[in-house]
Amino acid sequence: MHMKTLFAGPALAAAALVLGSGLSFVTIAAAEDAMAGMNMSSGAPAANVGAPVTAGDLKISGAFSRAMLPGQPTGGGYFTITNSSPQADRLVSASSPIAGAVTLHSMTMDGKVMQMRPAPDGIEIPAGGTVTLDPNGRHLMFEKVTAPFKAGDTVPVTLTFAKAGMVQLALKVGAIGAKGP
Ligand SMILES: [Cu+2]
Repeated sequence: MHMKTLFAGPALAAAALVLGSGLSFVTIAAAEDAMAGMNMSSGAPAANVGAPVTAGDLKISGAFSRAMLPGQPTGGGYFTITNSSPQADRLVSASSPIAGAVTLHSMTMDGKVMQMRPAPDGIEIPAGGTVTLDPNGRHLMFEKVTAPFKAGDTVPVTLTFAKAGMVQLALKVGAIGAKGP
């Protein structure tokens, strides 16, 4: 698949092609290391990195991010949301103490080129449904980050849902091109 981003351009696409085929990354991290990585001077409580978190009827699991390429201005955030409620909910916004802005992005095909765009209405979580944010689809976009994400870092993020309210999450940063936590 040919991927293009509005932010990083062909360099990222080329790197994604190269790295998509076999880079491994560390999936096991001691909790102590994770907490040490949480030194973001935000004062926010540190979530238990990698563990699922709940907000009302929502469960959020598999949270991760990716190390950023040199010169890459933005980072991604990925996780799975499961809604056990008979009512739909909606992810309406996100924020992080280490990013000037966190945008909800959707991916759409523009001809044969995948484009990401802000999702102005947020991301719906269907009743009884599961939504996955991943590198090939909808995702969080961290903009104006205080420092490029590196493998092993922890990225704190607060998600706001229309019904379930706010929940704090910690994304474990994997290698460049990581496909999962
Ligand atoms: Cu994006």
